[in-house]
Amino acid sequence: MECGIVGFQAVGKTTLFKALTAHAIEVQAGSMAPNVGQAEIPDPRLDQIAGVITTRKIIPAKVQLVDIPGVPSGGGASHGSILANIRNVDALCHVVNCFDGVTDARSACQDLLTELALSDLVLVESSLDKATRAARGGDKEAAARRDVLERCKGVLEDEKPLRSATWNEQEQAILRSYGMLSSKPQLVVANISETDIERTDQVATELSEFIADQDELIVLCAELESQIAELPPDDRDEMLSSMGLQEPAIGPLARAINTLLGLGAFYTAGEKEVRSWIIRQGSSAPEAAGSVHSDIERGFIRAECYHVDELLELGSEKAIKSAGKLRSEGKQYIMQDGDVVHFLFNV
Ligand SMILES: Nc1nc2c(ncn2[C@@H]2O[C@H](COP(=O)(O)OP(=O)(O)OP(=O)(O)O)[C@@H](O)[C@H]2O)c(=O)[nH]1
Ligand SMILES: [Mg+2]
Repeated sequence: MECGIVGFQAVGKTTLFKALTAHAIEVQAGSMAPNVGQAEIPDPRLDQIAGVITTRKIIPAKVQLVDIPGVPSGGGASHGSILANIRNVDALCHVVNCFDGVTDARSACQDLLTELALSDLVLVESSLDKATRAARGGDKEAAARRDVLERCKGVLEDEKPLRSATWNEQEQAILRSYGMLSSKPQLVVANISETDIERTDQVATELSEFIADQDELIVLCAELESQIAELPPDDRDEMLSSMGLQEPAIGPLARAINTLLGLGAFYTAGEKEVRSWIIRQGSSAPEAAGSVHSDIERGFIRAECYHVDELLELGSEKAIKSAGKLRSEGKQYIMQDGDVVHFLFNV
């Protein structure tokens, strides 16, 4: 699962990508190829667990990002290839330029959404004929595609994004197979100028009425985030506290991207390391085990778990055991957000 950083040209996407990936990836200025990298997902629960369970290392999970070249407004030769890049990602982090003024940002935000929806409409129209013909020949799968495409057409002609409609799992899989742009979950990042940092809340209010209800809005200054990410940890803490901040804005952004992708976290904790792991929400215990190691999934016996809040409340794993709060979960167990797990396995 990966999230695309998308938007019009020169809105600060690569600047934000550099901040999120802590400058670990070399990016080519003006390249037409996407930059691919991972962002750490800072998680306050990791420190909380390590406060109770003595450990040598804390390892946060990471989320996969693709920094896609800007969509040229008004078309152009590269337009198609850039949209094709966007079709391949699972969710969109839509960056809007607010450092040149908030009024323009509102319409720019709408313009990009319109552009994505129009491109979907073109795709729907070209695919509908093919699916209809195949369905007439008795192809059941094509009939399902035709039905989804017909519904898509209706939604898009009403000038709505595809994600505003409700789709069952099978329909969602069809939308994904076409890479429908407006069906992808998205959040909006308003990239403000350094001088507007103190106006962050105000900008959020000004923009919020233009953002669809279901979309999250994060206001930050990408340039500043990028500079903060380059500082050594001590200087970073000093800079943040001088600004009255607990953590850089990319922290909540990375967590929001993870949620947007439909992912959640569970934890393993021991002397060696306290670590968070990313899984699809609704994953079973063996699937979660598989994200740690395929052997643990293969030889899965059971998962001993408790919730991180119980650890904080009771103060130790021993106390959790004596209080009867250590659960023994089998293969059918669906992982819950905040589970701390010991997997028992045999290979
Ligand atoms: N003042 C200010 N300038 C910014 C900010 N973020 C980006 N810029 C400037 O905007 C320009 C483009 O930044 P990039 O991060 O390369 O933008 P991009 O969206 O990746 O651009 P393309 O990939 O070419 O579409 C650079 O000159 C940045 O310095 C910001 O938060 N404040
Ligand atoms: Mg760029």
